[in-house]
Amino acid sequence: MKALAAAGMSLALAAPIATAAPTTYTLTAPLVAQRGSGENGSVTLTPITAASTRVTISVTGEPSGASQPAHIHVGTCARLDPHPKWGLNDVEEGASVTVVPVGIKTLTADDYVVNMHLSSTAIMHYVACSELSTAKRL
Ligand SMILES: [Cu+2]
Repeated sequence: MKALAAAGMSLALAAPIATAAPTTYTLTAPLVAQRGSGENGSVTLTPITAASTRVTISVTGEPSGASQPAHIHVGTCARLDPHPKWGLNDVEEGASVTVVPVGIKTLTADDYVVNMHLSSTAIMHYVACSELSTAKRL
């Protein structure tokens, strides 16, 4: 009887692991205002596959009616390659969601940033930046 009870218990413990759905999680990094823009928020990363990631920008303080370009660049907020590595959808009404063709592990292991620009005609004017290596589970 003891052996059966023990076997039953180990099956009960093993079952949830065997049937568990693929792990989903998100990592979030702060998005910090630059040049006095007052635009602060977060960038949330969600793995879609090993080689694709959903990038969600959420920001407060964006000027009403603005459509602000955003990209992933190589580098840090203090020093980045001005040529975008991956484009993101423009931030409108404080939000942008894009799936990019790169895995979350790469995005957070190397020096990548998400930056936001004032407008398509003032692309060199950066208004906010987020270093993806700082992304954490909340
Ligand atoms: Cu950019």
